[in-house]
Amino acid sequence: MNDQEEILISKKKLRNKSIVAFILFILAIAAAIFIWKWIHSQPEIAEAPKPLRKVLAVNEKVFSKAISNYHLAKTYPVSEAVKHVRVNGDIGLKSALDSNWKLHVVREPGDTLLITLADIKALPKTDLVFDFKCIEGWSQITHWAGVKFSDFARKYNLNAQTQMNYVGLSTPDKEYYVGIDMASMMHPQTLLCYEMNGKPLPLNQGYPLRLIIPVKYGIKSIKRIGTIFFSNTPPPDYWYERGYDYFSGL
Ligand SMILES: Nc1nc2c(c(=O)[nH]1)N[C@H]1C(S)=C(S)[C@@H](COP(=O)(O)O)O[C@H]1N2
Ligand SMILES: [Mo]
Repeated sequence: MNDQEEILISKKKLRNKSIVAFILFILAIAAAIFIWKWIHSQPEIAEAPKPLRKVLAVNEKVFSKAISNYHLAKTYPVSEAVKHVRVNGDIGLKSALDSNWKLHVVREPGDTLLITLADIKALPKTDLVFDFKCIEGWSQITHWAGVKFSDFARKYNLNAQTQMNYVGLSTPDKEYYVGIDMASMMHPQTLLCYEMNGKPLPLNQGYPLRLIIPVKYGIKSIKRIGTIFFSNTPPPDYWYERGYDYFSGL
């Protein structure tokens, strides 16, 4: 084989290689278009095609497991809880409390459950002693008791509601309000709380019912809950509107 022939052969090889590469390129594009069309031809679940929704569901499972099972806030013996619990923030507590207070749980617009404090106290009670952290920089080991929100949701058949992404809570006068992601709300240490240091909550600490949510900074532990509702989009949040982080997680 002379030089001339060698050059001819390698040119031919190169040309064949280019053709193969080009065909593979076309096939890859065709496959991408096919997969795209297939995904979009699938039935939709909650506004996402089923295959994508499946991926989201797996993500959700991984993260809700990570949040609810592996990230428990540290707890303390009752003896370590302070006797004089600091009072911080009175937004939504300035008007007189309606003596006929009931918790409003909006199952869906136009369908609201009215629940008395006695009803809530009849549910299984959970005590919790943890280090309560305010975003202003102080913290205190404090002792609370109430019903786990997850127990409450189960007892009141809020299954469809707890499939949604967020819970919104507000004071009866709507002056203070928070939005909480569902995984944090269903966390086993999140309480609808009616006791502090073994006694009914003082008025300035949220009597008759407040939230205690140890996976968040104190801003999310709303005092004097009036209404609870459910939403797939983030509910309004008092401190978020004033520049704080929406999730304020710990
Ligand atoms: N209704 C209402 N809830 C509230 C507040 C508030 O101003 N109004 N302040 C929040 C903040 S910033 C903190 S740190 C805690 C303080 O709870 P404590 O007063 O029982 O210590 O309540 C939270 N819940
Ligand atoms: Mo706070």
